[in-house]
Amino acid sequence: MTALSRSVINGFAEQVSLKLLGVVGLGKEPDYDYFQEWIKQGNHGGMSFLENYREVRQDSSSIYPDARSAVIFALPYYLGDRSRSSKPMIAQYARIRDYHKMLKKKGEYILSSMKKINPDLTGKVVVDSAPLMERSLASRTVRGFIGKNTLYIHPELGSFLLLGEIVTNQPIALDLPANVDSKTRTPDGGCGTCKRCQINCPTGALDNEWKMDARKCISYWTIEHRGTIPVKYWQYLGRYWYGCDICQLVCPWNRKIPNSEFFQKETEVNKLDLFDVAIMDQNFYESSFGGTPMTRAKIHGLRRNALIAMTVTEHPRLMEAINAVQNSDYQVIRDTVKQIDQWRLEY
Ligand code: B12
Ligand code: SF4
Ligand code: SF4
Repeated sequence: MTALSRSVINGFAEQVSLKLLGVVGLGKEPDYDYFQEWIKQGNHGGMSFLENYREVRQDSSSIYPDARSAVIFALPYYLGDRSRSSKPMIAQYARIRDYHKMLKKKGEYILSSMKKINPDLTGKVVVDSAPLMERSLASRTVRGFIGKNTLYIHPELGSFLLLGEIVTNQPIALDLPANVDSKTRTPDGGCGTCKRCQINCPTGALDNEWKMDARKCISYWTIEHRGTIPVKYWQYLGRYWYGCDICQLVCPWNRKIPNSEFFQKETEVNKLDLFDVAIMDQNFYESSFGGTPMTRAKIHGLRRNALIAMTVTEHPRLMEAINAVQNSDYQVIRDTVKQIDQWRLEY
C-alpha cells in the first residue's frame, strides 16, 4: 500500500497546481514567546483579534482534537506589476477575486486524495481562518525563511504567496526544516546584509530588524484599522490606498519570480476612479468589491481610504466628493472630511 509521503502529497498538490511547501509537525510553537512579546509591546495596534486564541498559537496541536501535522501549501499571486504609477494603487493580492474559495477547493482535493490512501486520516483545510502562526510553520518546511520584511520567502517562488494549511490527525513523514540562517545570504535564502525593505518602507515600520511595527504599516492602516487614519500617514496613501507591496517589490528574492499562473486576469478594482469609490453606495460596493479581499475594510473603510488618496493627490473632483459625503451616515467619513483641513494646514 502507498504510504503518505512528501512526494505522494506533492503529486496531489501538482494535480491542482498548488505549491506544496512541506509537512510540519504541530505542537509547542518555538516562536510563540516572540509573538507574545510583540503583542505585549503593542505592535499589533488595534488588531485585538490577535490577542485571542493564544493557546492555539502557543501549541498548534490544540487547534483541533488529535491535530498532529500540517501540510503547508502556497498560492503564488504575483501579477507582475512593478509600475510606479502616479495614481494610487491597490496591493496585488487584493486585486484578485475569491482566492479563499479557490485555495479551499484545491486544499479539499488534496485532503480527499490523502484520505483515499489513509482512511484513518481526518483533517481540515485552513485558509486565513485559524489562529496559527502561519509564517513560522512555513519557515520550518524544507525551503524558505523569514525575511527582514517579516514575510515568508521561498528561494524560487519569492514572497508573493498566500499560505494555507491542511491540519491532519496523522504524523505523516515530516520534513527536515530548511534551517536557513536568515542573517546569511545563500542560494537557499537569507537576507544577509541587505536592508532594502527597511530602507524603502516609507513609514519606518521595519526599522527594527525582522520586526514589524504594525502601528506604522500602511497595510495595517488601510486594511485593518477602523476609524480615522492619523494625518501623518496620509501622504503614503497617495501610493497605495489599499494594502502595500513596497517591502516585497524591492526584495531581491522577488526579482525573478514568474507571474502567477492562477490569476492572469485581475479584477477592475485597481482601475476604478477614486471619486466613484469615495461616494459609492452599497450596490457599487458589492458589484466592484464583492468576492475580493477588499471587503475586509468594509464599505466605509474603502470610502475613507479613497477620500484620503484623493486629497493627497489633489484629485480634480475632490471638492465634489467632499460636498457629496460631508453629511454621510458614517461617522468615520464625516471625521475624515474634517481632517482634510488639518492636512491642508500641516502638509
Ligand atoms: C496580522 C497580519 C498582518 C498585519 C501584521 C503583519 C506582521 N508582519 O505581523 C498587517 C495588517 C500589517 C499585515 C500586512 C500584510 N500581510 Co498579513 N497577516 C497577518 C496575520 C493574520 C497574522 C500575523 C501575525 O500574527 N503577526 C505577528 C507576528 C509577530 O507573528 P508571525 O507573523 O506569526 O510570525 C513571526 C515570528 O514567527 C517571527 N520569526 C520567525 N522566524 C524568525 C526569525 C528571526 C530571526 C526573528 C527575529 C523572528 C522570527 O517572525 C515572524 C514574522 O514577523 C497573518 C496570517 C497568520 N495567521 O499568520 C497574515 C499574513 C502574514 N499576511 C500576509 C500578507 C500577504 C500580507 C501583506 C503582503 C498584504 C499587503 N500586500 O498589504 C502585508 C505584508 C506586510 C508585512 N511586511 O508583513 C500573508 C503573508 C504570506 C507570506 N509570504 O509571508 C499571511 C501569512 C496571510 C496568508 N495566509 O497568506 N498582515
Ligand atoms: S507593507 Fe508597506 S508600510 Fe508596511 S512594512 Fe511593508 S513597505 Fe512598510
Ligand atoms: S529586501 Fe533584503 S532584507 Fe528585506 S527581506 Fe528581502 S532580502 Fe531580506
